[in-house]
Amino acid sequence: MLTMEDIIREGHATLRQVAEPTDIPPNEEDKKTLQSMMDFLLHSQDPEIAEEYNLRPGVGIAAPQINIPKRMIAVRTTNHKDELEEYGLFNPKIISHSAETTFLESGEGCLSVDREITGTVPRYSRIKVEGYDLNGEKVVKRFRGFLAIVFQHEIDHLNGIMFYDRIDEDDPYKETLPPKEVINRTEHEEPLS
Ligand code: 4LI
Ligand code: NI
Repeated sequence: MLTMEDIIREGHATLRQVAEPTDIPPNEEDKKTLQSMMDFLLHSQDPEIAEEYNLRPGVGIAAPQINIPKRMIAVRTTNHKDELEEYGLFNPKIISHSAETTFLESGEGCLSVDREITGTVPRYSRIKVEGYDLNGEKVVKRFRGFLAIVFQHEIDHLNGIMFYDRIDEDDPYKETLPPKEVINRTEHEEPLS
């Protein structure tokens, strides 16, 4: 069973690496890891188990957070209709997204971040995600609301991105996401990186 001791914290190099794709169909070891990540979320959301093992509640976790630099994420939360949505995905990727952006009013938290970081984390309002489930079956699904934000936060971990990287340091409560073409440009004479 995974506990908070298995979760690495900010400053650990693995959180800044780009994770490697997994085998498809997934191998047994990766399936076990992904199942343990899904179990962690379930346990963390159960008040009795969370108290007994001192688990911080989470709705998403990515393999790099348990120091495994592979492209695997687990998400477990309710949707806008209050129905449980649970996913364990290998090699998830956002294949399309809305132009519209959104953000969590109360900010984002992360199991790998032990301090409160305030500010607007711009996210796409709606995304379409492709990935492979525990059976190696292809999954293509659209998400919106909190679920869409959680998927974007977890997929960011696979690319070495922390949520606070997306907070504008000069204007932490800025509410818009600049178009891709202008991200990473500090001065207009600099080439795109
Ligand atoms: C108890 C039992 C207020 C503060 C509101 C709690 C069961 C923050 C929100 C939970 C905030 C559960 C969450 C995330 C935020 C805040 C994650 C409570 C667990 C709400 C999940 C990955 C960002 C995801 C909405 C700094 C560990 N989760 N709240 N952000 N919940 N939870 N994130 N933001 N302000 N993080 O954290 O799992 S995407 Cl389910
Ligand atoms: Ni996180």
